[in-house]
Amino acid sequence: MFLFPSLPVLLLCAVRVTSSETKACEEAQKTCSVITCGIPVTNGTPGRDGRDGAKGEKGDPGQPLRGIQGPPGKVGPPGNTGAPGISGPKGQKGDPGGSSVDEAKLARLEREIRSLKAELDHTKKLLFFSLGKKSGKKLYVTNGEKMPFSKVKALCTELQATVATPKNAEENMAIQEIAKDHAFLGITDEQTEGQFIYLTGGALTYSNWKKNEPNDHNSGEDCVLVLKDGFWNDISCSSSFLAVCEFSA
Ligand code: MAN
Ligand code: CA
Ligand code: CA
Repeated sequence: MFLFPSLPVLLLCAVRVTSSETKACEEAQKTCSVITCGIPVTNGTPGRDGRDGAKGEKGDPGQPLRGIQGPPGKVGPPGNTGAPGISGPKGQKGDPGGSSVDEAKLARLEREIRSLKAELDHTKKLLFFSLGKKSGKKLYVTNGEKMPFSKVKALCTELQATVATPKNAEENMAIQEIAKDHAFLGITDEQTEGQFIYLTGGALTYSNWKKNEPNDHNSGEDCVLVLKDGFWNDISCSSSFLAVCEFSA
């Protein structure tokens, strides 16, 4: 009676054999004596989907969707003015002032020149009055000193004048009156003996020689004196006599 298993055991073994592989079947033979193991067969088509499962727990909040980066916005309004910067290095000295400064300086100089000219005119009038200068007449001036002819020439040149040179009797008399003694005239024959000429150039146009003069005494008289009587005598240039300078009419 123990050679045949009961019906429930047979049914159980039959079910198990359909879904087992070879090895699993061999295991099944140990409990199911009626099962015969053969070549495995291919699976059947899947069954229908099961029913929906229970509702799951609420998930974590999702990340918001990010689009692609848009183009740059418009340029904003200018910002506020910044604080002043630190002072720069000292610059080079500039050019002299502009034209307005020059014009002011020029105007001041012109006023000064006008003032100086007026003062000079006044001083000249005073001097001419004191020296007896007459309009249209030369002015002869002496310092009363006696000196060699070379010194007389230098002195008169320094005064922007010439050595007294009478061109007529009136001028000769004017020199005679101012000198009151023997005085050199601006006449010599240093260049060519016997040919008296003016220091300013040119042959004599007037003369007032004393009798027997010029005689070139001792062959050494190339300068000319107007004597106290107004007559002329040739004399040595190195001798000292009064200096009389002549200023133009
Ligand atoms: C006399 C004359 C003049 C001469 C002087 C020199 O007076 O002979 O001609 O110039 O002597 O001292
Ligand atoms: Ca002479
Ligand atoms: Ca003489």
